[in-house]
Amino acid sequence: TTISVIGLGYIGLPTAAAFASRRKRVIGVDVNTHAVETINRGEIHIVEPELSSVVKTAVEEGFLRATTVPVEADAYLIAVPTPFKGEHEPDMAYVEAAAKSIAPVLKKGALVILESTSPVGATEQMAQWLAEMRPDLSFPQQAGDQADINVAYCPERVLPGQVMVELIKNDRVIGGMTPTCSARASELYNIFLEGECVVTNSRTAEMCKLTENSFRDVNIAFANELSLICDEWQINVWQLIRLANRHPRVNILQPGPGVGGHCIAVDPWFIVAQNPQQSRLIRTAREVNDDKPRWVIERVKAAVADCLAASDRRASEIKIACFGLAFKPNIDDLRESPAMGIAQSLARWHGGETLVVEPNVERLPKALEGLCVLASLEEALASADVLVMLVDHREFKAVSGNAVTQRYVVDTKGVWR
Ligand code: SAJ
Repeated sequence: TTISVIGLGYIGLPTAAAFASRRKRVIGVDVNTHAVETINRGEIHIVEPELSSVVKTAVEEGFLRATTVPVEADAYLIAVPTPFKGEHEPDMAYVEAAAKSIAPVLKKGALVILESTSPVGATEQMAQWLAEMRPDLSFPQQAGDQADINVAYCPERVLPGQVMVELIKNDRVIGGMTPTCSARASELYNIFLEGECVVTNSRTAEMCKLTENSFRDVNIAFANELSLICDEWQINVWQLIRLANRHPRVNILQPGPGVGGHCIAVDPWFIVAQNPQQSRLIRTAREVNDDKPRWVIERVKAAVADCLAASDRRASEIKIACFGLAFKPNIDDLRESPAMGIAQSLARWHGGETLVVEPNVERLPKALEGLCVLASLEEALASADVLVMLVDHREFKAVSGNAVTQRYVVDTKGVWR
């Protein structure tokens, strides 16, 4: 069996490596020549624990190879990005390009799986693109279970930072266009899967992926809204949530500086784009979470104003320190991070120095160069006037609240206040 993975990013590469580690021949395909060359050297171009050793072994043992040109294979997994186009509309251009690139090399009996997060109906659309280019083959939309080519939607649900574990252990939703498509896709994933394959149709599987991330977004929005309400009443929202969660049927998530990452802040919009009339709650949740950074910035500005009013110093003499830049705790991923945006806005606004503490990076990202100063935790705690807690990294949680003597603290994660 030859398995071809199209798109060697955060999902495609770990998946390719998982098959190769089970001694299956895997050909990874990516348009990025840098990624292809790096992988063929046995190295990786993304950050993910445990991935580099699996890729190294797979390449050395000859089970994993990368190329820029699609090849003939028994199974194709498409794991390319589905970003936004225009105002929060899903852009299927990469999926379309991937489908059209494999169409010429498709052989009778092949299985094509879409893994990219996609709007409902995307798998049927992909099968249509393939069918238009290959009139000599039959597809599930016309031939049902007798089709020459099987097509399924099988979303990933791995947590960045724990991909190599979750990829194998999590249950997997398998949405075949026909029962045979589902059976073949299940058989494929069972090569490395320890979790269960749960079978449904392709539309349900597409909606399931969007639902999982929207569920989390809506629940985080609830926590974020509570944090605004509690602030008005000087109620500690963290204590409030702990207390409410003692109810056997209540389980509230944690407020924060906003929602970051590449999935939770994106996927709900796919539902909204397709069903704007019916998705009022999902849309509002997105708006609540997207507005949280603005609110945090307002709180910091108010704290700086209070600090100024209480002293005879000038604004340029006040030091702000931001704790954390990553999009969530204990990782170095700064992309789509609300903390980054907050630090940048504050530094641009503030007349004095803005320190940044981020134990997971060695240098400031480009966007903050010349605006902020990267400082150690000790230095920032000792010298800053206004503290802004943005990410609950373990290093920050290890500092006792008593050691934080500043009066002006905006704590979006309830670590010190
Ligand atoms: N966050 C909060 N409060 C919380 C939990 C999270 O503010 O109580 C914030 C985080 O700080 C972060 C954002 O939400 O900014 C997203 O973090 P996350 O850990 O919830 O999720 P991701 O984006 O790392 O991964 C999610 C996961 N989805 C779910 O848990 C439903 C993962 O399983 C998916 O595979 C991934 O999206 C994806 O690729 O879709």
